[in-house]
Amino acid sequence: MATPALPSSPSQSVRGACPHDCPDTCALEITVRDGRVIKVAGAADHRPTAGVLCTKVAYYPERIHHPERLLHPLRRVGAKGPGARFERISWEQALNCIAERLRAIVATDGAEAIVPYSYAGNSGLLGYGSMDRRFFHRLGAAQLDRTICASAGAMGYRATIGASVGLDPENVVDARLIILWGSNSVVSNLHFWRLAQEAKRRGARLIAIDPCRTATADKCDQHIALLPGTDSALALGLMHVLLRDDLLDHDYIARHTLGFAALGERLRSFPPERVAEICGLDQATIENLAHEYGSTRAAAIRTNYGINRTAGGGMALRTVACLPALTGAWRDPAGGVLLSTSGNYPVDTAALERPDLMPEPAPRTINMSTIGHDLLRAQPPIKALFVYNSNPVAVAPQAGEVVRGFARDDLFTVVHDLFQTDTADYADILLPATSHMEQLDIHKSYGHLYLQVNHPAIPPLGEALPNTELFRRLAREMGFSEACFADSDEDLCRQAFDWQDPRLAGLSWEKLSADGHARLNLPTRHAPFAQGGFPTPSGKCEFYSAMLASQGFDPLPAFTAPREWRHSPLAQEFPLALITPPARNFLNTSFANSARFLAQEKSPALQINPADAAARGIVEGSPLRIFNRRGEFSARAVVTDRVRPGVAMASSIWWRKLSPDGRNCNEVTSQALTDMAGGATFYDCLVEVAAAR
Ligand SMILES: Nc1nc2c(c(=O)[nH]1)N[C@H]1C(S)=C(S)[C@@H](COP(=O)(O)OP(=O)(O)OC[C@H]3O[C@@H](n4cnc5c(=O)[nH]c(N)nc54)[C@H](O)[C@@H]3O)O[C@H]1N2
Ligand SMILES: Nc1nc2c(c(=O)[nH]1)N[C@H]1C(S)=C(S)[C@@H](COP(=O)(O)OP(=O)(O)OC[C@H]3O[C@@H](n4cnc5c(=O)[nH]c(N)nc54)[C@H](O)[C@@H]3O)O[C@H]1N2
Ligand code: SF4
Ligand SMILES: [Mo]
Repeated sequence: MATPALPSSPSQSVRGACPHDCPDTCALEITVRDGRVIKVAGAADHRPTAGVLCTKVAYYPERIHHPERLLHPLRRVGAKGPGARFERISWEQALNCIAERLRAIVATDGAEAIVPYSYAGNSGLLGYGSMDRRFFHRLGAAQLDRTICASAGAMGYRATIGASVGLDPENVVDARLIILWGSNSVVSNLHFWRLAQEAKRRGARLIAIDPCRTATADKCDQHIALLPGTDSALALGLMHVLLRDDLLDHDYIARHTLGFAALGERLRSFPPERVAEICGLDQATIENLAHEYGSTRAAAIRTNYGINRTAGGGMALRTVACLPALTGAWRDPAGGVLLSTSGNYPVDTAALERPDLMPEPAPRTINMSTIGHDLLRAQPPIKALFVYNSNPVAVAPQAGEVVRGFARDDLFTVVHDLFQTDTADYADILLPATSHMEQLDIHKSYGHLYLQVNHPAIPPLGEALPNTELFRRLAREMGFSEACFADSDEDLCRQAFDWQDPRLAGLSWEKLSADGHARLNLPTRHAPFAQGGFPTPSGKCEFYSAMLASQGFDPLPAFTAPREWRHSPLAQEFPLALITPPARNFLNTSFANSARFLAQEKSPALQINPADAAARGIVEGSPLRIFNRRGEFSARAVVTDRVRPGVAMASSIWWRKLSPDGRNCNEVTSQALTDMAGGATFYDCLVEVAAAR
């Protein structure tokens, strides 16, 4: 798009925070001239960012000023679905229409027939969940269980460690061994990778545990390509060897762990020869890894959500998280394990979301990972869906059902987004959202220990509104008179944290807002659990979890096989285990409508091993059908030993309507849920692949 020549005026720099669902939560320096964002750089004075951004956000002006940004409220004219056409309406008309429809549904079906659907498209505390939650609580709408990404792993990890806390990632520069366990850092946790590389320069060994030879695995000293969904077995095998060969820190175990004897009993059934069979690895690989891990005190495990997307995802994180307490790695500031840092922040969720506004008894809960199923079959039926911060038609599993659900003529759908996504094509009313550069927000992180304020850099484009203002206006339209609906964004920022908490000592909203970012008041170069003090019920690292037992789970670490397991009868028909992790240039489906990044990713591709390709007459570049009983999608073949035989990989998440066949990989993924916390099982998916035609 040609930019009209603007009178030159001085540019201004504004401090922001990256709002994407990425552990790195970078601090941004945004340069603005004449109301346009002209440059986005990483803040040099924010330690985790260190002046560096990923490519996606480095080109952010293209996203902010994308010619296809939604700028006005729209009403659909004609059919739902791809190719949907819309006409412009005023905000007044839009709010009026929505309020009228919601009121009518409340009157005929009850408020529980209305379902909010949101995730972390905006991860700021205001953008993610504040005024929106208040609105739906007050309305009495169904609650949404936000399980699509991390719920299983978070629960499993919590069973062992007590909360989403762990080693301070800044300390890994001093590690001697770093295990990247189900974490493609180069792609999805770039700033951790910087620290890991620094450690490598200082002599650390890096090991990737991943079914695929990823960009990260390429740069590690060793790559262990286990079969998807077998991580808990591998961890149990490692523990077996640690115990058998007495590579244990007995003092640490005695003082700071619970259930060691019971764990020992359990480990008997995981000798390395059995584990090798389950994981598809050599026994020597397991023995060697156990010895290396057991003889290195400063051993960091950076695990991530990649291992929580199979049936046993909760148990996988629980089991991996046991390792450092056996060897005493927690004694070293650079030792231990990290899944997420988010549990370190004293967020006042109740103040932001006001669950007290909900009616009694609490409304039903809909699991976002089974939205396809629930749109078609929930009882009582879902009559209205309000989507924001998410693109479920493209990202939710078993897309065939999702699409049929969204296509229901009797479903009233509102979508609030920056772009006309696959989901927006099904909206009755489509509302324009601001980008975070057009709004105020406050941020925690799940990959570092800093708080940040995101200041608006430019005014809202067109008539776009932030999530907070949308729900503030909608509350007014619905006649909700509680004072909390009048809170300004700055009020919400002040309410977001418990500023009296010692972790925020020395901080206030005013100071944070002026400085832009600050580290939590936690000691540096510190080993958080060197003296135990885990945030579990017992205060110890729990090999035995009474919490899990009370909820009907195995209280001990265990191996839960994938649901679509290669030894199951299903594998006769669908022999390949498909995983669909993030593409480097997309962030879920965000950025996947950018010409620049589409050019980088070329077209949907499937990595398949030469042996599997040869058996099917597939050659490099062959157009492929990837299918199972749930559906099929197309991709071009990339024949490569980067995936092992029996495993295939399609990097994600493409927009359906921008893919050659109008579909994407979620056609074949399953709505089955994880062992714990109702998580999605995207990487538990057997398929067959054939050359198209
Ligand atoms: N560039 C980019 N960055 C992103 C995202 C993105 O889409 N693009 N998404 C963001 C979001 S929402 C999230 S949740 C995180 C996701 O990032 P991560 O939490 O790291 O999770 P994944 O990328 O799903 O998987 C990480 C790695 O695990 C591997 N893997 C798959 N199955 C298994 C398994 O069973 N065992 C083991 N050991 N490894 C397995 C995958 O091949 C992948 O390389 O990244 C965030 N950052
Ligand atoms: N096959 C497969 N499927 C997956 C995954 C996978 O690895 N493989 N990963 C899963 C994971 S980990 C996750 S987290 C989910 C992510 O799925 P989603 O949460 O749906 O993430 P995005 O696709 O990035 O969609 C976010 C949407 O929010 C919009 N948005 C951004 N900011 C705002 C705002 O301030 N207000 C409003 N109203 N909208 C905004 C963006 O434009 C975008 O359209 O996908 C899951 N789906
Ligand atoms: S690395 Fe993650 S947090 Fe940093 S700019 Fe990129 S998407 Fe945002
Ligand atoms: Mo995610």
